[in-house]
This record gives sequence, structure tokens and C-alpha cells, in this order.
Amino acid sequence: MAYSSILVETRGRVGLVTLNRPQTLNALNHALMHELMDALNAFDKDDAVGAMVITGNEKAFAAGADIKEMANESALDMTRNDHIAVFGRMRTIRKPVIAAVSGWALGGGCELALSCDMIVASDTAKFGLPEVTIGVIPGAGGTQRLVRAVGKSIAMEMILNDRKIDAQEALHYGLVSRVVLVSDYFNEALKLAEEIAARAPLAVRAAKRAINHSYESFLKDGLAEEKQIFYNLFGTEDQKEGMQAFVEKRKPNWTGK
Ligand code: CO8
Repeated sequence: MAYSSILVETRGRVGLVTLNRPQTLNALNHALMHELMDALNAFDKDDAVGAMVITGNEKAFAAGADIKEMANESALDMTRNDHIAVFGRMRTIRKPVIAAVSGWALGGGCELALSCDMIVASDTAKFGLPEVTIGVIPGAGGTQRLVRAVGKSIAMEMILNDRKIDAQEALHYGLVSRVVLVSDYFNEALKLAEEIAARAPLAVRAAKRAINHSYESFLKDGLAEEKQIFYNLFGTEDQKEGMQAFVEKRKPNWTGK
């Protein structure tokens, strides 16, 4: 598969995917998500690869799902096309995946980082789930994974009131495992991946599976519920208004319909 929205390479035993739509702050459109999952699946099957890193650029890991692509979708379109299913494939990757995050990790971008096994952040990273500002909710695991990562109260503020947290706060709450200078975050993530990739492959995969078993108990039901609520919101006027306002660079006028 030829890729247009990501860059893929191996560094030693580490498989590296760089999200590459810088003009949209790496907004996650459907094509990018399919390419990403294709690349991760290929690394997962490759015995020469022991761990993976997903990164963006200094300004943005990813600023969310591509709002322009989904703004005019109906609730029926969303349910029928089920674009979020591709996010779900992150859960099937057996080898460790590290997110190297700098700049914005918002909405689906934050959810993608949360779907990785560890997050290494630059000191300029900012995490947020701003979906209510465009009339929807996080749909790719945010309401489920963030609450486990930072606790209910902070998750409520972030999801209900667009509170964004910086890298130091994210470290404090346990959302990320390390914060380093923006000049070093990528090498730090790569070094961590290289260390893990040099360990006993079967034991590493088994450990990831066991940890996820604990982490994911009850997660499946929650993910299904979140996804359906997200799709249903595409039947509201507020979703149309919220996304249209983003596209037109103006404030939304909420009617609660
Ligand atoms: N989608 C589409 N385009 C985007 C997105 C996005 N999420 N984010 C930024 N862009 C585009 C902008 O429209 C702009 O394009 P243009 O130059 O053509 O006008 C370009 O990227 C640069 O962005 P800004 O000019 O806005 O840059 P600023 O530095 O002023 O602001 C922000 C940066 C604060 C990150 C701002 O761009 C922003 O608020 N972005 C949207 C963030 C957001 O709301 N994210 C959530 C999206 S919804 C979601 O992720 C749901 C996930 C559920 C899964 C769905 C699967 C289908």
C-alpha cells in the first residue's frame, strides 16, 4: 500500500510511523487512519520489529478527527460507515506502541495517543478533548480511557468544559510517562522503544496483554456506548452548527436542538 498521509520507516528494531498532514495539524481523516492501521499491522507481523512509535511534528501530534470531512454527515451515515471501527483496531496490535507527542493532541488525536501503550511528551504538548465545542463528544475512546488515565473529576472538566492540560499536568495525573524538552522528545520515545524491543519478545507481548486485560475490563461496553452516542449526535442541529462554525471560523450559536 502506498501511503500519502503518513511516513513509515524502521530504526533498528523499532517501527516508526509519522503522521504527515501538517497543513491540517495532522487532522485524522479516514485515509490517514486506514494507512496508520495498515502500517502498524505490518509492523506487528514483522519479526524484525519489537516495538513501534507513532509521532507527528513539533506543532501537532494530531488536532483531532478531520472536522471538514465529517461536518455534513448524518447520524445514519455515521452509524452505517462506522469510521471509528478503524480506531478500534489499535486494540488488536500485540507489540508495544509508544506515542511521541509534541504540540496539540486534541480530540481524536488525544484519543489516538490514549490508545497507545505509553505516551512520551515534549514540554510543549497540550492534551484536550474539545468535542463539545463543536457539538459532539469524544467518540474514539476518550470518555472511557481519559477517565482511567486522569481520574473522573479532571476528565469531566476536560470533556465537559474544554479544559486543556499541558505536559507537566499530564505527567502529574499519569496520562504520560515522561516529559522531556521538545528537542529531545522524539529521541526519548525512540530510545524507550529500542529498549523494549531488545527484551524477550514473547514476554513483552504477554505482559502487554495481561496489563490490557486489567485496564480493559468493562472498557468494551463503554466504547460501544460512547461510539453510538457520538454517531447519534450527528442527528442534532448543534452538531451541524458546531462543525460549520469551525469551518467558517466563527463562534457557534447553540439552539439545543
Ligand atoms: N479538522 C480539520 N481541519 C483542522 C483541524 C481538524 N480537527 N484542526 C485544525 N485544522 C486545520 C484548520 O482548519 C486550518 O486549516 P486552514 O489553514 O485551511 O484554515 C489548519 O488546520 C491550521 O489550524 P488553525 O488555523 O486553526 O491553527 P491554530 O494554531 O489557530 O489553532 C487549534 C490550533 C487550537 C488546534 C485549532 O486548529 C483547533 O481548535 N482545531 C480543532 C480541534 C478540535 O476540535 N478537535 C476535535 C475534532 S472532533 C474529534 O476529534 C472526534 C473524534 C472521534 C472520532 C471520529 C472518527 C470519524
